[in-house]
Amino acid sequence: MERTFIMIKPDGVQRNLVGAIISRFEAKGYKLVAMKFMRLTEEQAREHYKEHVDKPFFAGLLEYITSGPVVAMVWEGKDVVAAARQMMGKTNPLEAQPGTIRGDYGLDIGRNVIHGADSVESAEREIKIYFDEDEILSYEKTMESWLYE
Ligand code: DAT
Ligand code: MG
Repeated sequence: MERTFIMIKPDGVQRNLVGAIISRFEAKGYKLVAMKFMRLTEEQAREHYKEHVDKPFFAGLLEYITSGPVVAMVWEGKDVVAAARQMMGKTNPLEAQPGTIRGDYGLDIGRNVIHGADSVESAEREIKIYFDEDEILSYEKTMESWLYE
């Protein structure tokens, strides 16, 4: 089953959106297989966002993402990478559709509440930044036959 890396960013934690955001993934049917409440080190933040190192917003992005605790998670399920990106909405919350997480909860591209991996390869890379393999749990949920044909 596919896995993705999701992170509720420091603004999401400060704004008490942790429960609301986790609820959306639970209600959709995805399975939580790892979760950590943590503050990113500068090294983790640089590794996570290394594709953006040359962008003008990189310094601000590092400062923001290390400014307070985040909730790092691994969610599992059918097509979860693409589905989570749809559930999050576009990077700029003002362009994100209502009904998406960023569309419902955000205003500014630099305070967009949530991160989600953009491909299966990115998810694998990002999961390794935050979790050891033995921190990702494998378990059965009894509702699976009601979620998958
Ligand atoms: P996403 O988070 O949707 O994958 P991204 O990978 O292009 O978007 O950028 C990573 C983060 O960097 C994004 O969530 C917010 C920030 N960011 C992107 N473009 C920005 C910009 N033009 N100004 C300020 N911050 C930006
Ligand atoms: Mg990205």
